[in-house]
Amino acid sequence: MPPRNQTFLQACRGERPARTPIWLMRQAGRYMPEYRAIRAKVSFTELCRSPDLCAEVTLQPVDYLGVDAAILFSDILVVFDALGIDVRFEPSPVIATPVRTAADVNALQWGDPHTELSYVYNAVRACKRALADRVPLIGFCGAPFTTLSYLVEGQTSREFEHIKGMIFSAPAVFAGLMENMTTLLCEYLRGQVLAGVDALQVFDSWAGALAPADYREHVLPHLARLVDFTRNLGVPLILFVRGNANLLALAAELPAEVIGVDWSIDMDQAVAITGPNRVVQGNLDPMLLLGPAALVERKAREVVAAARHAKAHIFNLGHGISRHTDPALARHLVEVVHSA
Ligand code: 1CP
Repeated sequence: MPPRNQTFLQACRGERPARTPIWLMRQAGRYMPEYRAIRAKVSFTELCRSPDLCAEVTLQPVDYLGVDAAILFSDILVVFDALGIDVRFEPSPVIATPVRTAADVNALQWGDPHTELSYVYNAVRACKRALADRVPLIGFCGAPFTTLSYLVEGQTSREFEHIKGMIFSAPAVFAGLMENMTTLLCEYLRGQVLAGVDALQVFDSWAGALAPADYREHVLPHLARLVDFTRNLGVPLILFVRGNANLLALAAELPAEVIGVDWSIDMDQAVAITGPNRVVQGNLDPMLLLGPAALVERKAREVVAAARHAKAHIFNLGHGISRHTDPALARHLVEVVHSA
């Protein structure tokens, strides 16, 4: 059965439903007391590996906020299970054995996501059952560069010195790693669609670490292969490349149905770049939700108005919601966008 609330999927197709659809990146998580209650009982890793708990957490923001789409509760870093590489969440991710040399890269064992990540596919099925066709379910993965940044740096990075060092000093090693990671992510996304997701989002959250020309040369061809691959999966793709306006123009060269816009650019400027035939998603600064309700209302209406020249608009934050957000204000934002 198709989801009863179709507004998100309509917007993905370029239609303009009566109400602007909205969901929030990282909408399930630590800002919600219901999430913290579950995390008091299980670790993040256990949670990701427990399909029924994933479904429960995935539905928390659907029930409380009234958003128009659910996003699978998981993490971009679970794919390392297909390489047999352990990630600890402390709560920031840490990989004890980062991959930095040609020898490290050659020693990697590329497993099959259909077996190693079957718990994610079980979580997709559990989410679909629990949603009972209320709203569509979004599956996701990290883009090849963002995913590899954790593998090479071993943790969240400010300067990205190890991965950029690899790009500039051993470009062929980096290219081989990107090639293999892209292939793994293609299969991983295919598995999510087979398990039932209604749309996909690819997060290139750390794209802004690279100068646009280097991004074009070393990253874009691999991302293009991933985007092309998803076009045959039969669900719309949202491509979120975070960094700056120059990267937005590069992302918009790829044939994703929806272009995610971060908060570093005003929405009308973003639409001027992506053009009148593109669907955009975004882009309220998530930290605005730490401010007063009246300001949130005004800024949210400004984003909706600024997106009117796009083919269609899915309202979202320009990056993930802050853990310090008052859930009631996030819920108010959903009402404001629905009535704008
Ligand atoms: O409970 C906890 O302590 C764990 C916190 C947490 C949560 C709630 C992590 C660890 N991941 C998640 C869930 C998550 N991560 C989701 C599903 C929830 C939802 O959207 O409703 C998604 C889509 C992600 C994606 C993700 N993980 C990204 C891309 C999006 C973004 O914010 O840019 C990235 C970069 C990660 C890595 C990661 N995992 C966890 C944390 C704290 C981080 C970010 C750390 C960093 O800044 O490097």
